[in-house]
Amino acid sequence: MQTRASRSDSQQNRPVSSVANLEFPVRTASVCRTTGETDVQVSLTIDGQGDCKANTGIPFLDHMLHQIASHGLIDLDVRAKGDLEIDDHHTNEDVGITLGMALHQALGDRKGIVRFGHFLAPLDEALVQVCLDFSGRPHLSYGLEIPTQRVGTYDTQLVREFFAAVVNHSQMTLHIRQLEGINSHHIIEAAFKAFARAIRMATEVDPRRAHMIPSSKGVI
Ligand SMILES: [Mn+2]
Repeated sequence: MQTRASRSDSQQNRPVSSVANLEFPVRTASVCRTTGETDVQVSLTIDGQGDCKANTGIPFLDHMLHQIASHGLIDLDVRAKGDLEIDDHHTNEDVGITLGMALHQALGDRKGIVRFGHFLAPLDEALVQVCLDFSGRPHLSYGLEIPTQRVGTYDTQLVREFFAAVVNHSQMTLHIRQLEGINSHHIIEAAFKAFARAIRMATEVDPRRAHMIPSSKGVI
């Protein structure tokens, strides 16, 4: 048993709590989802090192998935074959759905996690704030104002669709606020970086209640 240093004379005779056992199983999930429009596989390890393989057929989305892995310290393997001959919409959304399902599965009953996460990420002139809660209640508040219709070949309307899909299938509450930004690529990438760091914060194990579900109701 480890003990904490006493902080004052009045606290010296209080019972000392043991430090929580932080040996946690590695949180991982693999999800395959096939529809008439797409075939998507996502494998992820929340307790990872940021390794990423992303091959969705949508280069800009792959670039954003690398942000999630790298800044979230999540090992991520995403493969998608979709009906890109129509447009990127179905594939983009279904990658978001499958990623959300994998997050939901890897977190299980959410026992021990910090649950809330937030981050404010700059990318040059862009500044985007993300605040999220693995609440069990899907909600997206989306505040990006992207000035161009496309980044490369990627339709910037699909950013909202992607986050909505992740939110609905991971059962997360997500608020995204753009404080500054001129360049579309910068704005979107800052949002994904902030999202990644907020996920990292929210999924860390809270040593003070590592074996408890972080809700006053006892269930998420
Ligand atoms: Mn970039």
